[in-house]
Amino acid sequence: MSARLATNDLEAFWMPFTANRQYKKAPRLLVGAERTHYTTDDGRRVLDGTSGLWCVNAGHCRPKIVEAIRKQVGELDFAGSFQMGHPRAFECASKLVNIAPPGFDHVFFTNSGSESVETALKMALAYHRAKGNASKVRLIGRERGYHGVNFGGTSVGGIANNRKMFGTLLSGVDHLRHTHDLDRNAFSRGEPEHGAELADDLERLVALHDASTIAAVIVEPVACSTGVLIPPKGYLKRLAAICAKHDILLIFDEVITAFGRLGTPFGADYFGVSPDIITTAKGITNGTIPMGAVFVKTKIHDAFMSVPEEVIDFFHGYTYSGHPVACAACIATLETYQEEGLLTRAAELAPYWEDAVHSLKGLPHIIDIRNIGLIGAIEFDPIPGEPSKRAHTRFVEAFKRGLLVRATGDIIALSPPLIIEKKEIDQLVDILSGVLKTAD
Ligand code: PXG
Repeated sequence: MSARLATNDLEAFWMPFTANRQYKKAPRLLVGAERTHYTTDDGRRVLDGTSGLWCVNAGHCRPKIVEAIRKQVGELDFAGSFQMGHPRAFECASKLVNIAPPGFDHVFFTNSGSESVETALKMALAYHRAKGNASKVRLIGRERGYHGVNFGGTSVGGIANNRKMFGTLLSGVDHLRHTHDLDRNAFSRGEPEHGAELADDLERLVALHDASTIAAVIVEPVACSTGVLIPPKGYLKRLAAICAKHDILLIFDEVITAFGRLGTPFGADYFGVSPDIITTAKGITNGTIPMGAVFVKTKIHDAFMSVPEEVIDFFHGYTYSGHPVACAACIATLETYQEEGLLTRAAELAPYWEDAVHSLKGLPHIIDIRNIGLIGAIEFDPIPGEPSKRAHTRFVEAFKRGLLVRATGDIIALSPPLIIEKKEIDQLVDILSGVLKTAD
């Protein structure tokens, strides 16, 4: 029999996307949070430069959201949505549709970004089949894309470490080239100038596979997990035009960019591009309760409605799709965003934020600084033979000094809560510059 673990032993929890043995030797523990700050187990306040994991857009422990969750769980803790319903889910869907870009008038509920992606990919396949185009079965992602960790999302994703251990993944998937080009675009402010022509890579894949075999293209408007790759000016519009020309559905994976991160409600609004399907999660409940939603245009939804009325129109869904507590959290979150103007606040802060993050230029080992909305990224030249180390050591040091940032590869990503004040932005940059000056 194995030895029993103490109840607070760190061993039992196999942590996700974590260097478990390294972490458990020197754990970083958070025990509380309020607005823009976390509290650590040793009683320190840490400025949250990451909105949790890009999800706590309105800041932590917001009373209205906390109260709505408390109330809902005591009133109707669970009710399913398969051939049954409860009012909160319908209210929630209607409120989401009201802030969505024009034409998106239906939502399908999930519990995470990964599930939203799987749902969107299956919708795209089933849509073409319902329209009589059953040969449209290929899915196109993009190098360096991140679409969660389930098999569809891993297959269309383009980060080698996330793919290489997991076999052959889905068949019939191909990838566009990524858009990261520091030779031409280093230290861009906002959208980089060069690279719209990279969208033509889709024409290459159409020439290779034929449009009659391609169902959908999925991209993040801003590819955040991989280290914040901002689309070159005109790139997304060009991609959308090529999709439309070939009857290929365009899916925007807005798990991060939806709910105000760029200064508009959705990334689609920011870039003036109208995709066919939008995947969301994270900020939908301000990170409080797991939830995702897939937004679809009328033409997608209606294509499913040609079956006889008594037949299920989409053989897909999760036990917790439209969970009452998640719906209550979402409604209160949307109210908080609206009352405080948070879906557009990043646009007001963006010029100040841009100057603040670019003020770090010139500190050791920085090869690029980029920004869009309330997102920033700093890229370092890698230590030869030790990829990722440079950003990781800076992340650990920043945490010691009272700032939480996110390290991915040799990049530090920043995405503070949308309620951040200018003086807190100054504080964030101050702490970071102290770290960047001293780390090797
Ligand atoms: N799509 C996109 C665009 C994402 O950013 C997912 C799907 C998956 O969502 P779930 O809820 O299944 O994790 C994501 C998630 C980081 C980081 O540090 C980013 C994510 C998750 C965790 C960390 O960049 N994005």
